Amino acid sequence: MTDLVDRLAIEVPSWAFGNSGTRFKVFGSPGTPRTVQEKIADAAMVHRMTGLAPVVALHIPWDRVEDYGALRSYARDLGVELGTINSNTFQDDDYKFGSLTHLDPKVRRKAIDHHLACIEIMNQTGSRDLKIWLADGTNYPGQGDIRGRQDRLADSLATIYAQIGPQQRLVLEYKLFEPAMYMTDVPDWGTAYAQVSTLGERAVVCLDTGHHAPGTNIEFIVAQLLRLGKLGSFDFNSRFYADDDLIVGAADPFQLFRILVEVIRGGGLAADSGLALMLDQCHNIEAKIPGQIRSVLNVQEMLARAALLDIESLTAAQESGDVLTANGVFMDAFYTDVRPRLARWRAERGLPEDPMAAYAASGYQARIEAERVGGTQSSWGA
Ligand code: AOS
Ligand code: ZN
Ligand code: ZN
Repeated sequence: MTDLVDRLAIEVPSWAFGNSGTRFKVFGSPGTPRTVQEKIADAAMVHRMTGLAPVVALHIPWDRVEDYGALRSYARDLGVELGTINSNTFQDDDYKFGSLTHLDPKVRRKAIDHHLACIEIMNQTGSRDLKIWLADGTNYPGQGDIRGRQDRLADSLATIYAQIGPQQRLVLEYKLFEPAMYMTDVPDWGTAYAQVSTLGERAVVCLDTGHHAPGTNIEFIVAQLLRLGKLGSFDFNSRFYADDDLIVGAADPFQLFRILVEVIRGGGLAADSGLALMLDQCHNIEAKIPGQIRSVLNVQEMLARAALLDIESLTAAQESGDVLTANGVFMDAFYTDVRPRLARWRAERGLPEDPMAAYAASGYQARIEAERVGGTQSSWGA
């Protein structure tokens, strides 16, 4: 168990530390970061409390700064690295009818150029991954030509991919619906896989756990994409109804366990796997830093349980057609309480045994609430 838990490194999203909300209301909260640097400082605090979050993902242009080299040094001084660069082609009037799929070559060019600018940033931050999530799609049958949109998407992605460096990757995220209601241009893993496969080896798929229809067997998709060598990253979160972006493992810890079983089975934690385990969450009403601490602990807890799976007994039961024993072995691992072991794991590494309590006692929250007056609302609600 310890060996696998030792390998766990989770990337936290910068946007989880800003104020966030729904289309109905964005609630402000004291201590909210006003700058990218303050978001990184909060992320570093999550790492300091847990030892699990050494990387921070950025979103461009939300996290735009003059000097990314300096931002990288700033992050390193706080003990974290800059990670995935997430592009944003969903908050500009020009993209009303699409970005990389748009009929107008000028708009497509603008969206492509944004991604090339993101690659420039990656060169300065040392980031490996350019993650593309598109809001492109249509609201009504007949509104757009499905095939034409796929062709334009393929062209645009190929232009971007041509600029991806030898150590970099293009990661394409899929989403069933929203903001487009009838059809999104990258709705599922099959489409994402088809698009990235034609690009080349350094183009892979991002699986956001909140982006599927209810009842989808997500661990199957994990198994398949890992089998094909095309699972590049996760955006972890929880959903009850739609793209809820709730704390990972909150809605369905058993699903998270099943996903992590497949991650281990598929070699996703091997040193050379390249799989990025990222959170993509927005804390609308809960406190943000403890929300991220709880999130990374949830992943660690379910990973530790998955690591306890007795593969030998499971394989024996599977091979002898013993359905109930196989399922029993699987459930035994899931039902094992690993919290005391993980508290020991932390103590042995000089980390707080109880990170939530340690954060509450740290005084950090009171300090940022006093210092940061006029924190920014997230770009989502803007
Ligand atoms: C949107 O639904 C996606 O999950 C993206 O990953 C998005 O860029 C991210 O949620 C930023 O808030
Ligand atoms: Zn996502
Ligand atoms: Zn999402």
